[in-house]
Amino acid sequence: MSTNETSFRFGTVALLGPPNAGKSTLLNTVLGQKVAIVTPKPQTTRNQITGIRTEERAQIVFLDTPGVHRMKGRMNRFLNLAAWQAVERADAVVVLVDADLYARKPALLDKELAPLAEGVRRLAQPVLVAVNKTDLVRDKAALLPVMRALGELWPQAELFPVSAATGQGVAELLDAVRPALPEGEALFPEDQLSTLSLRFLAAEAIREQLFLALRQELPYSVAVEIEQWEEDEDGLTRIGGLIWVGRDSHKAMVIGKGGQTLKAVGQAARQELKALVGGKVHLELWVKVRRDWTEDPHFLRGLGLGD
Ligand SMILES: Nc1nc2c(ncn2[C@@H]2O[C@H](COP(=O)(O)OP(=O)(O)OP(=O)(O)O)[C@@H](O)[C@H]2O)c(=O)[nH]1
Ligand SMILES: [Mg+2]
Repeated sequence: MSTNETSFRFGTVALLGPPNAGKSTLLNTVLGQKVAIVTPKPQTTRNQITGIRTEERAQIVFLDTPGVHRMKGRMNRFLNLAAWQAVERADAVVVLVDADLYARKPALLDKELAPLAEGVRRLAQPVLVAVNKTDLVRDKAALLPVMRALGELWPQAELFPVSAATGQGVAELLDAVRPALPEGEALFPEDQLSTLSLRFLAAEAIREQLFLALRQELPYSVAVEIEQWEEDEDGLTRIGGLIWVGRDSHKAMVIGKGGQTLKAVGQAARQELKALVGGKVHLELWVKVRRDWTEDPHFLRGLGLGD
């Protein structure tokens, strides 16, 4: 096949990086729409999230992944595995790192990136490093030691300073991604944004609000399952969600004093769901206990979190 400027490219790009680096934010930015949930807490993303960007001469499937880290436990093992499985399917890999964090705390760079560094060095695919959150770095000179350290860690990779939040530098990153993709026809209709179902995205929207509302470790022991989904003739979508927690005490915390926490989560989630389904939404949420579900292989598999 001849390579010329008019040929169409189709390929998959994995977004890899430590928790909280901004992978899901970048995904939403390149799609121009929110597909992945974003919170200030690490380990927000649990499943492999796909986003499809269709351009005039290319269609790029981005795989957002759970942050790569060293935490223990069955679910965490699966999250790491899911990230590396995404990489296996990818034509190119974008490694995202939080430049602001490492500019402020240089010692963290090696420590946080160690679980990633070796695996990335072994990859056969082209690797691009997105040095993210540059909007937070006031003194741009502080970026230089970060760039230098990253260059030593991944000598084969090109570095791109970006801000996933403002979009700065993202066009340059995409310009470098495109030539790494094989020639081929688009696989998805141009208006398709994701391969994920609306139900899954709805469950994620509810989980996002729980993540934002709950403190400390609680967000990590919460899962959401959509139990009911009905569309009325007059355009109202009735959604029933189950919030799974691992302990009775957690149930009380999710519900909150006088039901306040659950009510606030429900209200905020309903706003997100309205945008998602493009119409009126009636949302009901129930909290249920499934003891230590994060270690229960059967239950995890039911949530799409099992191997
Ligand atoms: N200022 C600024 N904040 C950012 C940028 N990118 C991400 N953030 C913030 O960083 C936090 C984490 O972003 P996410 O996109 O959820 O990060 P992630 O890498 O997907 O995290 P996990 O799913 O937990 O692995 C959120 O509060 C984002 O708003 C950026 O370029 N600039
Ligand atoms: Mg994420």
